[in-house]
Amino acid sequence: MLAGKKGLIVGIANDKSIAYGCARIFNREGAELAITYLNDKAEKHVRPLAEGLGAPIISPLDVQNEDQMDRLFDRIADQWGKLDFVLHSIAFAPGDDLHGRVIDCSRDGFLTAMDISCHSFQRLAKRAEPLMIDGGALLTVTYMGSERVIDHYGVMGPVKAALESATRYMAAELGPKNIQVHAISPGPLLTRAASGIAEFNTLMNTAQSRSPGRRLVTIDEIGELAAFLASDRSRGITGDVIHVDGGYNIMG
Ligand code: 0WD
Repeated sequence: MLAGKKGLIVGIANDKSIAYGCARIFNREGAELAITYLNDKAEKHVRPLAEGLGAPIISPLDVQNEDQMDRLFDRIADQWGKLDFVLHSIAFAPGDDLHGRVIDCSRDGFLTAMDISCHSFQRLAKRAEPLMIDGGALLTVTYMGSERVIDHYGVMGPVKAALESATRYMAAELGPKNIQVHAISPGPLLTRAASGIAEFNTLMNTAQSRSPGRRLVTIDEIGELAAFLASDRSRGITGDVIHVDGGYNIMG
């Protein structure tokens, strides 16, 4: 489904990461991947996974570091001369702000959470746009806490709502260039990012017991959706939030 395509994956922290499940399926479907890691500490977990997928580009990227982002895209331009898809699968909010009430979230904490979890998608898109010479797909990962109040999701709710809205505007802006923009909304999974949410086990147990299939989704199932969205088969879809949560979002 992705033979001959080249994709950038931002957000692998370890083998539990949603981005790793996606990268595995992208690779299975024939894509060539550029994979980033956050910092030196993350590199020792991410590099072996990226090498296992035969990624020809493995680079550091803290999305708050503009020079690093420029260097990454220069390398992609030099080595590939084009880019077909991007997966943005990162989120962050400072612990104190995440664990408190939305009303109490500090200005700095809010700005940091928005910068890393939302505006970085726009920054990646801006750099990817000129390389998407055959059209392309920009994918981000959101959560249902944007649509309704989920206990302990706190400030990430408004941040994900902004990310979903940005997805719609970006889709409208890039549609004429045949670039589709998608927000994937998975059900809960135990990852490093999720472990920052208080009482996450309760959230997972509820999702498991109330979803139609009485089970949680896997990172591979998220990858299957992501691969479809990155492929030419989904060219008729753009700007949507697509749930991959075993149907949990339909339950009252
Ligand atoms: O239940 C879940 N796990 C769900 C996650 C349900 C629905 C959505 N999501 C979303 C998250 O909000 C996030 O947007 O999926 C995305 C990926 O999260 P993940 O796979 O659950 O978590 P993880 O494996 O921790 O990957 C996120 C990574 C970070 O890991 P750590 O643990 O170091 O925070 O995002 C990366 C980092 O590798 N990250 C950054 N990458 C570049 N620059 C930055 C940054 N500044 N900050 C965090």
